[in-house]
Amino acid sequence: MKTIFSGIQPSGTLTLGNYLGALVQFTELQNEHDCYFCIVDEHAITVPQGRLQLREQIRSLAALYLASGIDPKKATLFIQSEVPAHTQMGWMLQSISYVGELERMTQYKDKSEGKEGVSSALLTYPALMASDILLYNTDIVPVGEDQTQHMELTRNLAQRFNNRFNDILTVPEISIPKVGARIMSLQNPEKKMSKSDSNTKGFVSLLDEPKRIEKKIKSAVTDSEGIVKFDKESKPGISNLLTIMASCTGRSITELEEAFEGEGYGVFKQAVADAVIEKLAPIQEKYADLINSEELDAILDHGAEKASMTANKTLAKAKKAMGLGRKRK
Ligand code: ATP
Ligand code: LTN
Repeated sequence: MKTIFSGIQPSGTLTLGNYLGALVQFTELQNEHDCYFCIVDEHAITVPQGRLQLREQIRSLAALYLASGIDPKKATLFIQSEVPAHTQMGWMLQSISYVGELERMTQYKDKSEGKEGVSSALLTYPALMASDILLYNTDIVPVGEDQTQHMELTRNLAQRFNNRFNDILTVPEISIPKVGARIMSLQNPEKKMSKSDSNTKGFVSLLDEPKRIEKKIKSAVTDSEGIVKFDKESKPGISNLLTIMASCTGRSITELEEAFEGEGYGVFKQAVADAVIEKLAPIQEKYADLINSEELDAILDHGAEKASMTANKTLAKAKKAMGLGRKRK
């Protein structure tokens, strides 16, 4: 049995990209491994968030994790800010991170580009992400493709810590899904689908109503060739829709290409919309039951308690290795 850790930011309602790139893997892994899934609210505040909206999004994300199939009997679900060890360890890892390597992160470059008043936390974010992962002696981190660079840095920080102080941190591996690792924006298939995109037509939210899903998929940007064929370079829009449909139905891309041979984009888009709506319907139903329930609070309380126990043990070892605080018998 391996230890699995992953986190999602409560920076908006989850998109189909988050679901297919991350959550689907989570629900499969929980059956065989010791899993920790986190609502990384301290990551979300690296860019400005409204107080009330953030609160709502944290709760909503917790409910969506469960509605998507995370089972609290199998996995530990918790909120990052309710386990103080994360920021403590994050600070310690910042002390061994170099400004140069942090500045090279593409997520930092993308999110800070052209902005004024960029927070220093946006720059040091990867040290906090490394802390999230390393506190649990994580073996595997299931994420979408966009997190590859952060994972490489996490591995470097773990190795650097082990070499400099004491060999106590597990160096984690990344796990990326074969299909669905990078779902693209419906409006700009060169850009990844992102829940904080200001153009809401670019993403399907897990809580969008069927009519809205249909409308968004029907207005997805494609090409003028009229052939349903996977070709990422010259047909990024159609390739993205094929990926979405394959991930939602479990059918292969080749099978779908054959099924839609000779059909126009209208027919194909309708089929993609139907597949997405069908996939999301049970999630939306469970979400409605959970969102205002006391059960949700009980799960999160229990999760924070359990996560703290593991995290505090690693934190204590790391502090000792670095020489922080007093020596205890
Ligand atoms: P934000 O827009 O606030 O940066 P995001 O939508 O990119 O957020 P995160 O919370 O940063 O989402 O990511 C949660 C998980 O979803 C990560 O594992 C990430 O790799 C994955 N993920 C995010 N976007 C996509 C996507 N378009 N396709 C596949 N996986 C994705
Ligand atoms: N950086 C990630 C979110 C994240 C995460 C983590 C993912 C924070 N901590 C730990 C996996 C493991 C993102 O922006 N998607």
